[in-house]
Amino acid sequence: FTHTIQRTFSTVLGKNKPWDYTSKFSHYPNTQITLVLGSQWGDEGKGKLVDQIAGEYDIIARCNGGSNAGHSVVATINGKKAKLGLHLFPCGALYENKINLLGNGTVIHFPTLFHEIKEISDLGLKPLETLKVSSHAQVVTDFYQVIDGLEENEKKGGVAEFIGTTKRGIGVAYAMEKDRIGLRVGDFYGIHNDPIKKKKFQELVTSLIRISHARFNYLLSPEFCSNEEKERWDKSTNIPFLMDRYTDYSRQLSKHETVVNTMVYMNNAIKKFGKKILIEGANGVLLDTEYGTYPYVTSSCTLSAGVCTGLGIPPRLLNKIDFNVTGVVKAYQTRIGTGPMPTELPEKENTELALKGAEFGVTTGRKRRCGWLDLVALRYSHHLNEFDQIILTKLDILSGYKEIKLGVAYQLKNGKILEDALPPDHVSYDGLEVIYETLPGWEEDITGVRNFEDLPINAKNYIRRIEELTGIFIRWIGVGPDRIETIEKM
Ligand code: 2SA
Ligand code: GDP
Ligand code: MG
Repeated sequence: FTHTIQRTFSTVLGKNKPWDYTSKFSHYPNTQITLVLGSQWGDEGKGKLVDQIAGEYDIIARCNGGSNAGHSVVATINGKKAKLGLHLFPCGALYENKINLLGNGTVIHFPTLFHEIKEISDLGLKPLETLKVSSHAQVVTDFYQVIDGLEENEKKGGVAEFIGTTKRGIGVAYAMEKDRIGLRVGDFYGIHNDPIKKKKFQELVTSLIRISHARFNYLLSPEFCSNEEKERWDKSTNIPFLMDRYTDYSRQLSKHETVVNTMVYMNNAIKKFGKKILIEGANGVLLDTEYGTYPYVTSSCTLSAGVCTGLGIPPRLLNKIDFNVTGVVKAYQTRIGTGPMPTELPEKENTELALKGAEFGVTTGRKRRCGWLDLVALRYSHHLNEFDQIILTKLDILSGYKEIKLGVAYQLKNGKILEDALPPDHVSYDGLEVIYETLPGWEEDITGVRNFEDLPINAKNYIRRIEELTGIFIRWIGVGPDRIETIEKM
């Protein structure tokens, strides 16, 4: 009997072997996975690094987050300088012949995704042909975004903690998923030519809207909700509107068989095809729901662990391939939204650094809060992700400072010293003092430097001191936003 089943498999899979049995000794020597992870509160320059190295990979995949992310890429395409702020489409966007994949751990606002596809197409590329989207990813509807905004309005009134979200419906989508009432991509994919599926999808949508009305009705009062938001709510909870919209998306996505079970896709890429895979983390480690500065966090797992759940790759499998984790560390600290930030600068210096570094949100345009590089947070981040190497970005922005500070430890109000972990609760941030080490700065503009040896001595010392104080190898240094403005340090 077993033999018969194996014969059948063999026919279906078209292989000599009935099944790819993997023993505990097996490994996949040709497969390589590089994970690019933001080590701080996001906006470290992940997009630039992913775009810079994507040429060496076959698949560029995202495992978490949604259109809250804003990943900037700057490169010359077809002789023209292209500058994109990508929110959903992976940063392999500017290459031909790559697969760009959105895993099950992401949450997808399709109007944003299609807008990006149009932007990339305008550069003469064919992004939809390169895209794979997980059937298991949650759909972010417009009304989730309205709810996200209204909840923030309510929190501003003091009922709970105001977080300063991007209002892109991210928290709502993950909450709906955990509550088991959210919509998945696979729920609407196919409805354009399958009436039974369409009917089922309509039932799901109707039920989701009924529950949402019951649950969030109080937010629609004029106290929290403007006329504009109410109009958006009414439009986006209209069932015929939603059905038309998702029927159209289904049709467009079916042209290139975009929606797949990405877990199977990734496992086959790793085990059968020996692919080179680049995973693009979204947001930053300090925004992780569990380990970040809760509740001032995003709603996804932003750690390397998120790769396993967000793409369906077992941890044991990562062990059998060439897997490396590259952390992206900005040469100073930034944060957008509310929540603690121990090394934050006073207002005047804060604004100066923000202007110098063009620190404004790619998604919302908000000013980012700025401060000195926080090595306590970086050591914490390293514990959580075990970086093999890091890229230190935006070092060029620090040119011109007489002195540069590094936050090396925290002293809590009770005298306790923390060197490698954030405080466990927010009360502990009250009265927290940062212990700094001060280093001499440099005057020179370093944007044109391409060799480590050509950097000013004080810039080299700054880099080496970070390595000494954290034990993490700095492989690259960013000296400008363009993919070519990077120094490789051996
Ligand atoms: P959300 O929208 O629910 O994920 O917000 C929760 C917190 O997470 C922060 N967050 C971010 N922080 C930095 N960069 C992000 N992306 C954009 C960018 C931000 C922007 O690239 O510039 O344009 O404002 C991002 N996305 C979420 C957010 O500020 C909240 O603190
Ligand atoms: P991400 O979310 O981590 O991809 O980062 P963002 O794109 O939100 O923010 C990083 C910003 O810094 C973008 O405007 C990048 O173009 C820019 N950038 C990245 N690396 C460097 C660098 O080394 N120097 C300078 N000056 N800008 C950089
Ligand atoms: Mg960003």
